[in-house]
Formats: sequence, C-alpha cells, structure tokens
Amino acid sequence: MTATSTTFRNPVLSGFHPDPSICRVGDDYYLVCSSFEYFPGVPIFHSRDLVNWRQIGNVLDRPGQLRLPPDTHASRGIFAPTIRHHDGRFWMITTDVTLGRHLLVTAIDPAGPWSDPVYFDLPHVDPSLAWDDNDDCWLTVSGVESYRVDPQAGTILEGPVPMWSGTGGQYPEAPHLYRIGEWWYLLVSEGGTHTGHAVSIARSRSIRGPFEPGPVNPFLTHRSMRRTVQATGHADLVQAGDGSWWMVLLGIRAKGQWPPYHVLGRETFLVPVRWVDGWPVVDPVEEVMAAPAGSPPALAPSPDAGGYREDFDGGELSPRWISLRHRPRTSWSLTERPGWLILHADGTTLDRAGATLVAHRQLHHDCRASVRVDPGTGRAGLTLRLDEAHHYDLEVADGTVRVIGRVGPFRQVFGERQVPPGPVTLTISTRTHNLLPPTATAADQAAAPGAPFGVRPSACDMVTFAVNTEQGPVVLAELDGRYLSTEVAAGFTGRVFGLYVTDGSAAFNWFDYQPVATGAPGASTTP
Ligand code: 6LW
Repeated sequence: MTATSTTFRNPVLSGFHPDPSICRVGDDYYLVCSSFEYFPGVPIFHSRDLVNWRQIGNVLDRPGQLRLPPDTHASRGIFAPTIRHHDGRFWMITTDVTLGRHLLVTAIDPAGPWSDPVYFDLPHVDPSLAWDDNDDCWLTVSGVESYRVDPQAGTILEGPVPMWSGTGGQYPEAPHLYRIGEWWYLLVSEGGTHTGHAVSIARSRSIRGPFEPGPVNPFLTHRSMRRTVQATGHADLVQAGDGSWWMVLLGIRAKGQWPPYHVLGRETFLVPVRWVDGWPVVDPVEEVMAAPAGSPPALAPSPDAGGYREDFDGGELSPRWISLRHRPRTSWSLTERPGWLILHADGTTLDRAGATLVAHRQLHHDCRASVRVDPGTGRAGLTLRLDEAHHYDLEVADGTVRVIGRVGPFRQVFGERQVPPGPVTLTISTRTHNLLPPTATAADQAAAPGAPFGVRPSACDMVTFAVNTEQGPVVLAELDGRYLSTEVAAGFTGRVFGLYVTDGSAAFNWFDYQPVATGAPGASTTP
C-alpha cells in the first residue's frame, strides 16, 4: 500500500444482495439488488462514499407493484434490476420472470413512493435503460439486444436491434449502455453466474452499433483463479463526483474445498476503475482493496459492523425484513401486543409455499441470530432457510423445542427438549472457523468438541441450535451447513434467518443478529 492510497472492505453489501445496479445524483449514490421470491422486492440503498450503504426502502413495496403468485418457485419472481436517474426522476426496471415481463417504475424520491408499473412484454432478462442524444429511451436486455421504447406508455418503437454478445461465453447478460465522451460503451456479463462469470466491454459511435470489442476481454473474471472472491460479474459502472470511476458487481465467497460451497448467496462488491487508452481496467476483486487517495470510499467499515437488534417497538417493520411472495396485512401485527411482532399462520409448513415468515438475511459467515418467542398454543420458531426444500428449523410447540432439518426429500428431527410454557429464547449460530480440516482423521474428529453426527466438516460451516434454559443455553444439535448452500439447493438467493409460525399465532419480543469475530477464542488455524 502506498502513501497515496487508502483501503476499503468488500463486500460492500454482504449476504444475499446480487445483481447490483447503481446511479449517482450529486453527492448521493443509490443501489438496487434482485429479490426473487421475496416481498417487498428490490431493496434500495443509499451511500455517500460507495462503501457504507444504508437501506432506505424497497422499490416494490405494495401489492399493486408486485403480486407474486402464491406458487412462485424459489429463485423465480424478481430478477436483476437497473436504476437510473434521468430528467429529474429515478427509474427502476426489472423482470418478473414469473409473469414473463419487464416492469418499470419511477420516483422523485428514491425512498419512495415509487409509481405503479409500466409493463414491457419483451423476452429475456436484465433490462437496462439509456437515453440517447435525442432523448429517445433504449431498453437493452440479455442476449444482447436493444429496443427503442416509450417508457411512459410501455410501447416498443423500434427493435430488436442486435447488439454485441460478448466474447462467446454462455449467457450474455446484464447489459448496460453508457454515453462516455464520443462513445457508447456496452458493458456485458457472460459465462453464467457462477465460477465462469466474466465482464466484457465494447464501444460504438452509435447507440445502434456496430460495437467494437475492447482490447482485453473479459476485462474482469476470476475463473480458474485461486481467489477468495469468485463468480465476479453482473456489473454496473458509475462516475463519482470527483471524476473517478467505479464498478459494482456481484461475487461469492465460498468456503471449504473439493468443491467449495457458498451459503450467503451472491454479494455486492466494489472496484475502482481506471481508463487506459479509452478502455476500463480493473484489478482483481479482493476483500480489502486499495482505492485512489481522496476518492469516495475513504472509510473502511469495521469487519465487526453489521449487527442488528430489533425490539419490535416501532409502528412499522424495518425495510430489511422480507417475507415469502407476499405479506398480507392479516398475517402480522405490531399493535395487537405492543412491543411484540405477532405472526398469524397462513400455511402449515415451511416445506411448501404459503408459510408466514419474516426474515433477515444472513450477512456474515460467522454469526448468531436469537429470538424471544411466545408460541402460545401455536407452532413457531426461527429457521435458517435457503428455500422450501432446504432449511433447518428451531421450532417450539406443545412445550417442546425441536431441531428439524429438511434437505431435499429428507426431513428429520435432530434434537429436542421440553420447555415450560411462555416465551423461550432460541439461538441459531453459524461458524466457519474452529472446524476440522478436510484431512482430519476419525481420531481427530472423535477428539474434537462439537463435531457430532459423524460429519467431517471440510472447513465449510456448521450450524448450532440452542435454547435458553434456567441452567443457561443448551445446544440441541449441530448440523453441517453445506446442505443449505447454493451448490446443494441451486438457485439465485442466499440464506435468511426467518421468524415463522405454521400453526395458530405466535408473538416475537425481539430479534438479535450479531456477527461473531472469526478470531474469537477457540478459533483454529484451519486454512
Ligand atoms: C440475472 C443474471 C445473473 O438475471 O443472474 O449474475 C441472474 N447474473 O444477469 C439472476 O440473478
């Protein structure tokens, strides 16, 4: 590191925050991400320095804008959004893949309210918007092709105009057009949203092309490289007020080996961009990155940042809470029992769509989530969820707390304990440190504390389930977390901690989420 540089920490948005798109208005940056089967949809964040982001709402936050059918599959629903500021308004366009159409909403204030949608019945995903020198609006989609549209009416005026589809990698997608100087630049991702992911660029004098590829394409990829951050792609460019350029993109942080597994979903990363001979150049994406001195990301948030305590004392749910497919007003209340979140059961199981759930993303590999829940005569708990077929539940009903694992077609109770009636405190924690190396022998394993059920954790992660008793916390089970990974479940999301009820009504007094430092006492030297 030289005296002329500073550092910042990636990911700038940890946990399930994929497909970032960014725009700047004056000193303010705004960023949106995909939301898939969750409601409200398209979380929107604000930052002044590109590194520290605060969620200011969700763009699609009412049924008039987003009505996902009750049987919407996990990882369907709302795909990659684009946010732009043009003509005094914010514009956000995305695809509802369940409906098979793109929807465009606008707002004066990015915190909302956003308008009702205008729909475009066009194929493909990853819609993006750009306005040319005549103020004509161009809608570009994966493939890659472009359409001249009337954004107010939702009509197609011209197209499809074929664009440039990258270097030949599969799934040319996430196209964005930028007017920079005399050129139109077309940013494209290709290779698919896993370890083959890559970002490529081309440019043209005309928005209609033809596009000339850059001299080095892809100009960003981590494929085949031994790097902590993998799957780098789906990018968007932004110019800071000081003239510097930046790119946000998605990546994954997988753990373990042969193969690695990732459980937090695709996260949002930031890299500085330099221009060399008219083309963007970026360094590989690292967890700690150098930034040009004086450039916006001067602040490096503490790696321990990101804890969250919710006492359910306010009148509204924080925008960070997400539910499955919809959140009917009849399914929750913050007023029925002041200071408590009441959830009323809709569906009878987390194994199928329809359950009442209010969830918070898992943001750190090593973390702890606790709730205080009064199940009354109902069935409720805290789940660690990837989808309907991949979740671990810490559930209380009929005076018993149980740990239930659902993986694919299998469902099993792994531990249980009687508890007195009334509120109970449940904790699920995850750890990637203090695990046995993949080379551990059976004897190592037998000697290691906390390695139950015959699993041999390959430095991936373990999930621990505990209930508070008069004697203190009691661990009911510890399960291998790899079964709740994208590599096992497939899909585009990441893990969430969900407060749920599947029978009757339950009351939640508080929720507490805290990262656990990886250097905590007892952390091993496992690579
Ligand atoms: C999205 C595509 C992608 O539409 O993943 O990483 C898809 N890129 O661009 C879903 O997030």
